[in-house]
Amino acid sequence: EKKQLTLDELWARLCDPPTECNSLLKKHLTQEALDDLRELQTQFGGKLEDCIRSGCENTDSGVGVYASDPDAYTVFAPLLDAVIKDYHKVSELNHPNPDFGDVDKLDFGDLDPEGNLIVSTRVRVGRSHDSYGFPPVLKLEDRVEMEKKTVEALNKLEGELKGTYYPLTGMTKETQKQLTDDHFLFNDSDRFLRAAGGYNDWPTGRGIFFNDNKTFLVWVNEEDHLRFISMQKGGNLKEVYVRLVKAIKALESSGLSFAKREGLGYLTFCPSNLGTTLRASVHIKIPKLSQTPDFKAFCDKYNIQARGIHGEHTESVGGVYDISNKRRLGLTEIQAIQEMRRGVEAVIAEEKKLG
Ligand code: ADP
Ligand code: CIR
Repeated sequence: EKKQLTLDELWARLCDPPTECNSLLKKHLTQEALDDLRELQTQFGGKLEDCIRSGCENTDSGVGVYASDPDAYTVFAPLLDAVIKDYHKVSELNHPNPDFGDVDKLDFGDLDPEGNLIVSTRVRVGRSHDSYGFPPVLKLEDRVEMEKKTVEALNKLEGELKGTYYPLTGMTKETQKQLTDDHFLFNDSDRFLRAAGGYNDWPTGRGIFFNDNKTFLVWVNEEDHLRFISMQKGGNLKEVYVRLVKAIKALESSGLSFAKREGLGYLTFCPSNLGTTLRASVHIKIPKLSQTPDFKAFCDKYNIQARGIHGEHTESVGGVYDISNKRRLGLTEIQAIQEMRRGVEAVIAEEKKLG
């Protein structure tokens, strides 16, 4: 095992970054806050260095902070609250109660009825078991226990959501690669997550659950303890969203208890995912808009984010981008979906205008 940098060594890197550093960590961690927080420890044994390691080792981070465990959001609030407010663009941390809207009366369906631009649609949420910490403080046994509890709950799902769990341990490299290339499975290639301890004991305790047609999937012990995913080809956001809401409701009544905090909503490893934890995305062909100098400003205007098609920190391929809602906290689930829908509609209109 490589020896880990100490808090002061991490801080020194952040103060004198080898690359340009525009992270929220750099912006919000002051010498004063560092000294106030340096001796503190969460009830899971998490420390400040566990929360800032990734952002100090990767000074090109956007956020740069991960919570060591659910309690870190309380103990390290002076740093984390500032990061959360900045990322989600809110002045107060008063996240509303979950509201998925009336799924029988949604005012949207297929965002691309002609089927020209949208390749596929995906909506995911993250959930954390409230009795376990996050990757920096987890032990191999914890991951194995969580996996067992999770799979017991998943095996109770019925109807369209019924599926099979495939642990990564024992899965062939070929199967892993195929599932990853097809956008269903995760891998261990994110250096930000790696630095935060996200791949400790890899691949033990990790796996994927999915139904026969791979429209409902659950990631176990990837970045978060659980990620529920609904996805399908084409642009029918309504079908994808309704399926996810059904799954969330089924899993919340299946015996699992998820970490939640007044004002912050559901708790996740990365502060960028707190609140609704919802990221609704399309893979969309926008060769023209994406080449304009104003593409980033256009996305910012609609609170949407563009990513490459093999996940965060990857590049676009053939003019296809992943477009999703950027904010997850300070608005309800249905509002996050509507924010994404409006953004995608604007993207389509703009691409057509340029064509
Ligand atoms: P997340 O944090 O939401 O899991 P990532 O950016 O890490 O997001 O992407 C995870 C995986 O999901 C990647 O393989 C990515 O290609 C896939 N993905 C994301 N959005 C879509 C979509 N709309 N259609 C198909 N695959 C998608
Ligand atoms: C970073 O800080 O860049 C990584 N730790 C990833 C943060 C998640 N980013 C996001 O925009 N959702």
